[in-house]
Amino acid sequence: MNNKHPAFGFSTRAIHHGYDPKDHHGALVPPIYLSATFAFPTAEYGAACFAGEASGHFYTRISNPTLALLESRMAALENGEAAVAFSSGMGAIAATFWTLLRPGDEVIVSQTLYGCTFALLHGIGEFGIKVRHVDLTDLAALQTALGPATRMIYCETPANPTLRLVDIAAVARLAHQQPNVTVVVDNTYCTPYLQRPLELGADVVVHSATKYLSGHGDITAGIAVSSHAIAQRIRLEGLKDLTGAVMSPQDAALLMRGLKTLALRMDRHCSNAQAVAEALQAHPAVQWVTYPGLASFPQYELAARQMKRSGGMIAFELKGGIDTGRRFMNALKLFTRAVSLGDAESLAQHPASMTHSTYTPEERAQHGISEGLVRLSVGLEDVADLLADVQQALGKCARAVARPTLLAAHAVK
Ligand code: 4LM
Repeated sequence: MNNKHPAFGFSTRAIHHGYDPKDHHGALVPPIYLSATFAFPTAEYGAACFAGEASGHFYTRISNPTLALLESRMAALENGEAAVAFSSGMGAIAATFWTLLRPGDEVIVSQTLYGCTFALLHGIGEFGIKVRHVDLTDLAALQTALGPATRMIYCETPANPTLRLVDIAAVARLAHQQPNVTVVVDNTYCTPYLQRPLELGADVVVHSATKYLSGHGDITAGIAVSSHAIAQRIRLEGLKDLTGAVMSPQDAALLMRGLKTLALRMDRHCSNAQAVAEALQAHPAVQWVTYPGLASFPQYELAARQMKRSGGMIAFELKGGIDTGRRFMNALKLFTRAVSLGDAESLAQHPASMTHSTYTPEERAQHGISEGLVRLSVGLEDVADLLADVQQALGKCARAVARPTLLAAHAVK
């Protein structure tokens, strides 16, 4: 935590942490250090930097003042000791896996994960790392799966796209009964405003900062937050040597601009999503809807305990499955048909044919992703306009579902 603002609240830290205009000619907004390399005052100092004996920035793939400010701010928001910035969420995840896992190790992962994380796990499997998918809501199953070779437990909570939750505190308690097991949580859906996994016992938090953290859909970015010791390993192995997935300083500046409004935006995403989820639930064309803020959500009590509010993501299926789902998506006028999430703009996508097409149909069935699931990322627009758009699109689906029944009834007469 920052010594300068030790007692400040979330938004104050998101806006001020680690920066004092006095140190930068009075500039209100931190300058962007657009420099790949940094001058050594002497050859000896340069050698000491490379030997890890002197501090300071010397090459942006390892560190940069703009990235360092963002990293300290993210650590302050997640309540971790240190953070490492990456060029994408996948960069952060890949660097964390490559740093903390070795051939012969086992990683236990939750049932459902973002499609490219699932694909990455297939990839690391080919390097002699055993991947076991376990239903982490079943602590007895986790206990059985934990073995002497287990080095990591990895989950998303809420999971993309099913929104299934993992009880982070319970999983971390079980994991830490064994030495050398690192609990890694992808906190992309919640952000530290809604959920702070490190405070619940996790060891590493990863993010696609492309999403809510930056919030404006204009960068791809990733973050890993942890203890100093783990962050240093991720920086020097996973970032510097194994992936090279470094964030650009301009993207760090855009990300810090997004962080200033994170709390405001998340509250609005949550309120808008709650209203949309309730409208979906009340509509006769809807088969099921999953949203942590609905009393019908199977893990409602855990959501209330673990998350400050219910987030901006909704999963649902229409009667008639994906055919009706596509009709709904094509009828939307204000929601944009696009992958990604956490933007100001509301987005709709179909995981089975888009973000989770890296799974085979059999794998999707096994991992709880139904073929008809439609995912909404509810944005920051006026809620009345969002509801009107959803209602008009649902209206077209209701008619489409009803028509064959009417025709059949007519044929009988
Ligand atoms: C999407 N998601 O779902 P980069 N972790 C989670 C994610 O949802 C994503 C990543 C990591 C989507 C992208 C197209 C929970 C991405 C990967 O895209 O590499 O920043 O993050 O729509």
